[in-house]
Amino acid sequence: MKKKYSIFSIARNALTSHANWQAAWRSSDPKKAYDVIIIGGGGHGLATAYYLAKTFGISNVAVLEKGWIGGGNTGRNTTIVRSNYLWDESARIYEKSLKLWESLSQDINYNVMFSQRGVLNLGHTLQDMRDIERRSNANYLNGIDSEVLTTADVARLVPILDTSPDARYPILGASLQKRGGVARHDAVAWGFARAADQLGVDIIQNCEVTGIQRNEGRVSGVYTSRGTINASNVGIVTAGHSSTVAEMAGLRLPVESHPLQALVSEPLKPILHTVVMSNAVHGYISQSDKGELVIGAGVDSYVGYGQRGSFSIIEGNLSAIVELFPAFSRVRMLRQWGGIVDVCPDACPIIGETDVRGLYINCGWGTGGFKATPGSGWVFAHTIATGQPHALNAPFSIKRFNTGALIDEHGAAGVAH
Ligand code: FAD
Ligand code: PYC
Repeated sequence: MKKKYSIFSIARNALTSHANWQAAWRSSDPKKAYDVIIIGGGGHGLATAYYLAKTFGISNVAVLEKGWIGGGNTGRNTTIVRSNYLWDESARIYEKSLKLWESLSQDINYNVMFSQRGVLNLGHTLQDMRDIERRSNANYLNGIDSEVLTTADVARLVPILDTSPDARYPILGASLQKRGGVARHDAVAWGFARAADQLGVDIIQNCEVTGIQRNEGRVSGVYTSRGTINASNVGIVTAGHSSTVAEMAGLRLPVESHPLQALVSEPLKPILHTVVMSNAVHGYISQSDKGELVIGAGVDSYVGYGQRGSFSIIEGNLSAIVELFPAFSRVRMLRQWGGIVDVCPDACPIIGETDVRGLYINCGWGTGGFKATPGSGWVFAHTIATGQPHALNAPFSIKRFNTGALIDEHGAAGVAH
């Protein structure tokens, strides 16, 4: 029977430092061996473990996380979910993910607060509008909802945007994906962790992988800060540190790691009901259910692992946001942070097998992998369980960097990188 929490039990728990709080998942110690080890306890790693157990009945699985669940990009992102990518390959995988989002709370029995409030991509020049129309037509051909809006439509939808013709960034129109929106990022990590744990997956926090054990060209386990753990299948899902972990198995990835920043304001009454993005000004904004404005920019252009970022990005970002939304000029910012995003030259992920048998990798989602969390876990579980990529992730093999079959999604990435 489910435990009920009264206001008194919540107060009692608060006063006892949550000593009797029921844990959402077990705190597991590592076993000597597993069928599958997933390195990285972000949303993608946890979703992979969940679908391995749920869809393929493979539950002798450990998720190894060097810090805490969701402490990486999963808990640092600005939570925008959409599937309006240009090329068929990306459109299919992001749309699969969006479909999974639509029933995710029911599926994992955890409210991830997925809110389909619409995502607007603004156009400021004739060329922007041509790109928007092209992408919108491509989305339509892939069965993905997308509308092209005029300036007047945008003004009706978001009246606080400066849509006047003499604005510094005149708005000539926009694309709107109504099924896009936002979700609660921490809940996604917690929900997948709890659901995977209930199916028997071990979630092991504070367990850093320090090496990858190989035997005659095949993976045989991992070295960790908590000892050696054996497994004949290992998945690397360590956004921000994909290259360093892949290097442990002698693999070199076509990936650059950049800081990506975000910031939130003091809470305001509800005023912005749609996500608004502008590639041209490198700024995007939404309002959280708490009332905070959630704001982000493009990547810091240098490579590095410091989760901070430089002030000049914030300055440029906020001046653009204030040009678009003059009403926000006196809003105070509360917090700023950075995450490290792994970026491939074609702004698309790498999902599939590696040259080391039994070793799989899922990385390179750059600035846009939150929206892919369920879809990425779903295809990666299929790939590990069957030893073969699913049709949805086959185009995202690392081999494309040898064959030249790149899928350039810089335009749809939404955030410059
Ligand atoms: P993570 O959550 O980073 O998980 C990887 C985990 O691996 C980490 O927890 C890390 O601690 C762990 N790890 C690393 N090395 C090791 C090791 N050696 N041993 C064990 N564990 C290890 N995407 C969108 O779609 N929409 C957005 O609005 C959006 N906004 C963003 C805003 C910001 C500021 C940032 C930084 C990113 C944003 N993204 C967005 C991108 C998105 O956050 C990521 O693509 C996605 O969260 C990656 O998920 P993940 O589970 O792969 O990675
Ligand atoms: O991919 O939509 C996106 C995104 C928005 C902000 C960061 N990434």
